[in-house]
Amino acid sequence: KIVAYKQQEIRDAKIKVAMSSLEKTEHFHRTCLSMRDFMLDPARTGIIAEFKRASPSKGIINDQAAVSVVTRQYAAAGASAVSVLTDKKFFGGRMRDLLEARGAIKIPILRKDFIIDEYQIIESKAIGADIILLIASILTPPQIAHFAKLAKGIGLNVLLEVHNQQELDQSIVDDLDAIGVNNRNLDNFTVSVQNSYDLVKLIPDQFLKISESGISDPQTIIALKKAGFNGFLIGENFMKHQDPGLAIQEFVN
Ligand code: IGP
Repeated sequence: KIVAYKQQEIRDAKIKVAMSSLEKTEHFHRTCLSMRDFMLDPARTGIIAEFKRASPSKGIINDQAAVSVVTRQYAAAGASAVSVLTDKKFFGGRMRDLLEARGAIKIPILRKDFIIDEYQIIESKAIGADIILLIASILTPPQIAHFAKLAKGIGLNVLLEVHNQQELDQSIVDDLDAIGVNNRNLDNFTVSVQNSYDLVKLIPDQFLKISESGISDPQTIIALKKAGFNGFLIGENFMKHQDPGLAIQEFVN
C-alpha cells in the first residue's frame, strides 16, 4: 500500500516536470482540432490517411515520400485526419515527421505510436498532435482510464484501439472519443476486415467507430459505412505507391 502510494506520488511529480518543460514548446498551448467534427464532416471522406515508411510485417514500404508533401495531398484529397507514425524501430518514423505534418496541414493529426507512459501524452501535445492512440492490448484497463483522462485534460482527442470483444468490454471509459477495431492480428499479422463487422455492434454509439488496417478498395469503405463505421484508417494501400498523394486521389474518385 505504501509502495502504491509512493509510486503515485512519483508519477504525479514526473507529470509536473514534463508539463513545465514541454509547456514552453511552440504547439503545447494550441487548441486541438476536434476529431469528431472532421470525421463527421460530410464534405470529407472519413479516411484517416497514414504516413508510414515501414512496418514490422512488410519491412520498408516507402522510403522516398516526403511527409509534408504527402500529408498535404492527403488533406487535399478529402482525408478527415492524417496518421503519422513516430515509432522509429518498427515503423521508421520520427517525431520530426509529425512536427513537419503539423506545419503542412490544418486537419487533425493522429500520433501513431505505442503509448505506455504519461510523458508520451504530454509530448504528443507538444509536437502538435490532435489525437493519441491507446492500444488496449498493451495497456491495463486502469492505465487506459488514467491515460485517457490525462489526454482529455490537456485537450487531446483519444482513439482506443481494440482487437476483440474482451478488450472492448474491459477498456471503455467516457474519456474516449473514438474506438478503432484493428483488423490486423498483432500476433501473426494476418488481416481480416470481418473483425470490424463482428465488433461494430458492440461499440456504444457515443463513440466514433473506426475500422483500422487492411483496407484496400473503396467497396470495403462503402460496406463498412453501412455497418456503422465513421472512419477508415488506411496506410499501406497509399504508401506502397511511389506517390501516395496520387493513390489517395484515385481511391476517392
Ligand atoms: C494502417 P494498413 O494495413 O492500412 O497499413 O494499416 C494502420 O491501421 C496500422 O498501421 C496500425 C498500427 C497500429 C500501426 C493499426 N494499429 C498500431 C502501429 C501501431
